[in-house]
Amino acid sequence: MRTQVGIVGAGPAGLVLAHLLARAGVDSVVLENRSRAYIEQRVRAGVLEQNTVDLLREHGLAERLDREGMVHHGLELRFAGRGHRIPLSELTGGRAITVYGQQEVVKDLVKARLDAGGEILFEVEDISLHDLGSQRPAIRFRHDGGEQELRCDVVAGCDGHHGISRASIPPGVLTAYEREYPFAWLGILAEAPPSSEELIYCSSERGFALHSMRSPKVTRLYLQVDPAEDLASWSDERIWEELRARLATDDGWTLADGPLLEKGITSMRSFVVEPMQYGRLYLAGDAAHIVPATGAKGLNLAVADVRILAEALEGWYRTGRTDLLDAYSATCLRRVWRVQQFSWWMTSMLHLFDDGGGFDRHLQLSQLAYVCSSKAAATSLAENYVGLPHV
Ligand code: RFL
Ligand code: PHB
Repeated sequence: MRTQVGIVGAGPAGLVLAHLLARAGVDSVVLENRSRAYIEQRVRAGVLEQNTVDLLREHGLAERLDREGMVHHGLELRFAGRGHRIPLSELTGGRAITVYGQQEVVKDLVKARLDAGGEILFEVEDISLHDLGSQRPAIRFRHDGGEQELRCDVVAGCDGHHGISRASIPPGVLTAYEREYPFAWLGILAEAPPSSEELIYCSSERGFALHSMRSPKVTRLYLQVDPAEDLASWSDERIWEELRARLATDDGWTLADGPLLEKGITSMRSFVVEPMQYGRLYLAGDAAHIVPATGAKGLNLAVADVRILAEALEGWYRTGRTDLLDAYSATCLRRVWRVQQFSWWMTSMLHLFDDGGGFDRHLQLSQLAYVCSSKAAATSLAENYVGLPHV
């Protein structure tokens, strides 16, 4: 087999890349180790920033998103028993976020790619990368019981944090920067109507809680928990009780509940490797970086990376120019670090840390009060949250 760009991973990064390349007349093959049903059902992110929605729309990939996505013009910060609205659109010249499940984005991208005759191989096994330092890298794998080799010009490593792409780079090439947080998120999806029209980020004395949604009938909620927490010790009733306790307001706000459709625990970490390239292998999305979910940025950053990679590859195939490809890592990393700082800041401001004397908690409450009372501070949060057009 042969193609121009071999893409490892059919997450948002790999799938968006395949579409952008096809638009530019560049061939690709996407290799995914899970089944189509699995990746279309995996519950993850839900917030699309303005840049992501604009890009999907420009490429004719937003038909269902425009019908079913929920456009939000503000969000709520809740602390000390009161809610405060941050008017995102008013502060950013009309920019907004759209709430639409990541698995819905994945479904739309897979369908559009297959309908257009694009190649995505699912349930591919034992993928390995070869000759990355040469001009003809190869991807070897097993599919349908047989050994296969895909020769390409370039490999795009879009296989997420636990994929093989980053691990295929020889030791000593990459520098990793990381931070672990002393908490995780317990997330649930519930058949219950959202109790608020907008997202609620709540910093309570019992820990952080987040109220989000997927549709007018489905709520997505998260609780800060210990990273070693055992999911089995969280009965549905305990989860609802804790959510009610953390999200409670002085004026008696109520949380609608309902049967759980899904529950899981997600770790919270910050991670970046530099550079995002080795020879003819380019890393994109979670394969190169992870952000704690408090900023709602992971999916959006994955899309931002592949936009830059697709433009660079298009330039190279069209005219032979190599400057954009050479600058790929540095160009991406400008946004990566901006988003890292924003995600770390949101995480640090909203979660309960074990700080002994309470000094840090006072700083958090002061910061929250400032963001909710100063237009300058609120604008800084808003422009980062809806996504900076340029970094
Ligand atoms: P993905 O989505 O992990 O896709 C990688 C794909 O590669 C496949 N794969 C392999 N394929 C072949 N061979 C191998 N050896 C392979 N190893 C892995 C995987 O099966 C998968 O299909 O990475 P990508 O494309 O970089 O996309 C990144 C996003 O998925 C991620 O950043 C977000 O989900 C993070 N995130 C959020 N991001 C947002 O922008 N907004 C949010 O609101 C948001 N909320 C979240 C989140 C992530 C969460 N979890 C569970 C991590 C909420 C949660 C709870
Ligand atoms: C979600 O809806 O899953 C969600 C929303 C906001 C976040 C993280 C996740 O910051």
